[in-house]
Amino acid sequence: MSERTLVLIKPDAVRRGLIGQILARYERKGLSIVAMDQRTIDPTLSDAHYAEHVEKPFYPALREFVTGGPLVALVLEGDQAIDVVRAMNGATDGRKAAPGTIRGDLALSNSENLVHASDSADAAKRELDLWFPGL
Ligand code: FUP
Repeated sequence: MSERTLVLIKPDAVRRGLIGQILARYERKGLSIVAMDQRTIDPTLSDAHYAEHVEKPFYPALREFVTGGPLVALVLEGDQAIDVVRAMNGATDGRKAAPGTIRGDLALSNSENLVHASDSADAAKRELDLWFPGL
């Protein structure tokens, strides 16, 4: 069943010049890019996006990081896109993520881990409304 998911190519990936490499992986897989926008977000959007994490000890550093430079927000579409993209991204901690995944191949950090993707249908709906209202 075709689904849409919200993906962020985070500021560390933009800084490292990895936008093209990451996008190429999603395209090669057969996912469609429905929308794409480079932007620098403010703390309000960070707090809303990471609502489940705002009280956690790591959140102040995460907010600093995610608002600290441009990121690329995109909407990807395809068969079971939510689970497919999560699998392609790999485990949260780049040091533990499996080789072959984006984080496993390109990240060595638990915080600066290059990409975000919605983790469920409910999260995808919420995040798509937040980042691309009216799409
Ligand atoms: P994920 O869904 O894989 O992006 O991971 P989580 O929702 O668990 O965490 C969201 C983001 O918080 C991660 F991408 C990185 C950051 N994070 C930390 O900085 N430290 C932690 O201990 C856990 C997560």
